Amino acid sequence: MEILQTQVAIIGSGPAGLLLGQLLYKAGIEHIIIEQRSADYVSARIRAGILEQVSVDLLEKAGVDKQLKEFGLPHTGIEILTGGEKHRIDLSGLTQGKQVTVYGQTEVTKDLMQAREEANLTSFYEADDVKVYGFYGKPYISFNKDGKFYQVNCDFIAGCDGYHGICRASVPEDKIKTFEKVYPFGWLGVLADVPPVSDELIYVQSERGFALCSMRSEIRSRYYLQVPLTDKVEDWSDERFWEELKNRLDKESQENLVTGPSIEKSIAPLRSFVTEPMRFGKLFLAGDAAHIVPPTGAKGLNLAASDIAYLSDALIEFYTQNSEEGINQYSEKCLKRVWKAERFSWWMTHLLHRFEGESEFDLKIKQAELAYVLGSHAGQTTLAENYVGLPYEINNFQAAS
Ligand code: FAS
Ligand code: PHB
Repeated sequence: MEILQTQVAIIGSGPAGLLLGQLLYKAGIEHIIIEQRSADYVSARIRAGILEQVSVDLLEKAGVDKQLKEFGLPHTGIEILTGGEKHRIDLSGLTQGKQVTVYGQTEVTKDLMQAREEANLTSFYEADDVKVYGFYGKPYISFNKDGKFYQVNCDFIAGCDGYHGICRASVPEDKIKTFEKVYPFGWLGVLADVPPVSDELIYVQSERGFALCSMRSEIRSRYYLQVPLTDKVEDWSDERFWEELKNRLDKESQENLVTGPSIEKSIAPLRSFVTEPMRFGKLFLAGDAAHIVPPTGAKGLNLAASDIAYLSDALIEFYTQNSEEGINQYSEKCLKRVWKAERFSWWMTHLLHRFEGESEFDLKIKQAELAYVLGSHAGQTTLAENYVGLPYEINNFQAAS
């Protein structure tokens, strides 16, 4: 058995855990990351693709924005295709110049892992049987690695272990409340080394179901189709995927679409999920460990970033100013932004997807709502300001520095 001592123990080496580790390292705060999967597995995961400006700023503050600045694609608008017609939402024009950046979560993860390696920081990958203890008193973690038992004594535990992690599951039932909505469909996603169908993302509302045309670069595209939850990836050959995508597109996009072999194909379920509170004594939940959004609003990764902005500020304030103000405000601050992103993601999902069994009246109302949003400056502004990302609440500590 080996006993280790650190200030902050981080469970999970996804974007939330890695970004927290990087920000704590920059502030000289000791920490360890404990991850159940291998480093190769973590760095190969394909997920989100859109970064809000505040997320880009945070990655810059963490000192990991070199590749992002070189290869990230700034986007000032998105298109919404409905009734065979495309409508551009001028994100920048409607939000005093804000934009989003197309840069894959896979790349963000690799950039953070590389920075961690260069700084020679401690991560335990392929850790088994990770357990958290004493977070209402003297917190510690235990895990096995290569047949050796470890105990990590710490001041705080950051639960960055995702939706299926153990941290949220370790909280006594009477101390936690969760809210959930499961959607009756999934997203079939394809990654292919073909040029994108358009310079900007196209969100498609069609009678056949939702589709999304996204990208990772000028030569790598990411596409999604709404599919029934009963569908399996093996039901979808590349040919069938491209055919169905074309059926949901307008004529111009059908002509511009470049197809090719998929290099990744998967079906992700959609849910809205929130944990309240997000702090339990010395245990803090952040990212997917605390909340999940349907990817329609491109918020999942960005919410993980805002949680980490608040948590890193709070921990740095504690260690440098001996103040617990940020720590005590953490949960309330995160949840204010989380619920607004949950609402926006639910709204975009409701507006753009077909729900089995929706009445003709429901459909008419949905069409009218979309027509109003697309035809109104106020309607487009509400979509744009949520899509580019609502501002962080300035931390008293931040304001002081
Ligand atoms: P993550 O789930 O990324 O990371 C958690 C880490 O904890 C993982 O590495 C896991 O192995 C580890 N872990 C779990 N249990 C553990 C244990 N017991 N001990 C130690 N480690 C443990 N968001 C978007 O914005 N757009 C998208 O298109 C999009 N697509 C997605 C597709 C899929 C299939 C999924 C699952 C999510 C998608 N998301 C998308 C959301 C996604 O990007 C998340 O918001 C993002 O990964 C959140 O990062 P983390 O909170 O770090 O959680
Ligand atoms: C992606 O490129 O993976 C992506 C983009 C926008 C979304 C969801 C996913 O809303």
